[in-house]
Amino acid sequence: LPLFERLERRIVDGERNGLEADLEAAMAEKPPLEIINENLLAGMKVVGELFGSGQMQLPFVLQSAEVMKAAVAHLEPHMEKDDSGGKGKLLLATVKGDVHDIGKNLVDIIVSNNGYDVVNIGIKQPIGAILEAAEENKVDAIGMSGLLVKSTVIMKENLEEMNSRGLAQKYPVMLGGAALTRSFVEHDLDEVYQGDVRYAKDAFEGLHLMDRLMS
Ligand code: B1M
Repeated sequence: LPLFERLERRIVDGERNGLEADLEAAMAEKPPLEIINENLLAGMKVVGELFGSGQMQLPFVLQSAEVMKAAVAHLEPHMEKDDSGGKGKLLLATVKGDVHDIGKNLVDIIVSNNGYDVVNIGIKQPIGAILEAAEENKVDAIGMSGLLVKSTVIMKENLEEMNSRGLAQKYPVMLGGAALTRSFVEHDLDEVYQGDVRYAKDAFEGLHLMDRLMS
């Protein structure tokens, strides 16, 4: 297979052998972010389709996810960055009951490479832990990620909890992940939350939201 198709294939097959060499060769052709967006994410999309249609079993999905993570880790140091921090602070978490973190971690990379500080507290985070970390780190906004349909319900409960703790005015919230839609967030959840809640379809929209918020 040609290089870029092979990279996509590596994600689908969970094939790590030779990954670094292919990534090095790819970086001679285009910037790391384009490799992620155009080739690696295309592979993850295929994985999602195969898994969803029952043609791929969970352990193989996990292997694909691991190759994806290894690839992103290899590319990350080569990205252009303004990592001076100081433009503002974002807390990131995957919500309670959800382990998916590839998308959240991409948001972390993109946002922190563009002058923001990110406090990434990981997966399966209950709202209590999210708010505790937000207060402790004095963040400007809270970002929650979730890929499961049930995570959309958790997000709604989290916003209600923030209302009842009187924190809605303090924290604008950014939500992302495959189970969400823009209209669910910016229409349905907007009616729930007493503060500002926005949808980010990808990591770049997440960055633009931070830019708007902090300007
Ligand atoms: Co799971 N999984 N998974 N999974 N998995 C999905 C989400 C699923 C849609 C697959 C399918 O059926 N087609 C399905 C959910 C169905 C549903 O809820 N209706 C599913 C399921 C069912 C499950 C399990 C329940 C399976 C099981 O155990 N039987 C289980 C859940 C465990 C749990 O959470 N409690 C499970 C487990 C796993 C693995 C561990 C094997 C692995 C995750 C590994 C990891 O993340 N460390 C995994 C994977 C890899 C997937 C798919 C195939 C790929 C997800 C991914 O990483 N995509 C996924 C299929 C799919 O999404 N269609 C699937 C790439 C990533 C970059 O995209 O995260 O969407 P995404 O992020 C995007 C945007 O959404 C956005 O930016 C990113 C791009 O720039 N974004 C944000 C994301 N978060 C954001 C936050 C922001 C802003 C933007 O601001 C805060």
